[in-house]
Amino acid sequence: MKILVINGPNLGLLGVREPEIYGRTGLPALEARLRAVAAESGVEVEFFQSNHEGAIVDRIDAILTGSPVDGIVINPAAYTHTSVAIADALRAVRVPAVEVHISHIAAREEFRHQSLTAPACIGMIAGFGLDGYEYALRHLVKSAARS
Ligand code: CA2
Repeated sequence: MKILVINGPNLGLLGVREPEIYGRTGLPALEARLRAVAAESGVEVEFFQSNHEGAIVDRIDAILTGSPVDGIVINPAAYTHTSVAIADALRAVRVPAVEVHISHIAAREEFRHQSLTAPACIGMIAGFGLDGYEYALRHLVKSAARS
């Protein structure tokens, strides 16, 4: 089983800026944590971060053309609120995806309340900091074991 973890624009800056919202842990440390969780479950994990909408769409589409995965954990970052293209790609590949937000988007500015991408996912986790990624990964592993 393989899970793809996708992080959208500016999430490469985790731990560097705005620690009051996004915490002090950097992306490499988050990836190490998720790699450990995956290893403990006997699951392979791939990490993909891009600041470019098209690159994210390309990686999702590649699931159908030679780079298959069994589940997706995705934080589309700002594209959450704008990207029909990422939502369409998630729907097209028919792989269970869980959307994660570090912050509690429903409690922030109005423009962050709507997610165009969450309806293309099986669920969304928001407001639990980086723990949300671990919850999403564990859920995908658990539900794959049930099916
Ligand atoms: O809470 C989340 O995870 C967000 O997806 C983060 C996005 C934001 O646009 C969404 O509304 C909610 C922003 C990601 C930017 O990440 C940074 C990390 C560190 C420093 C600056 C930006």
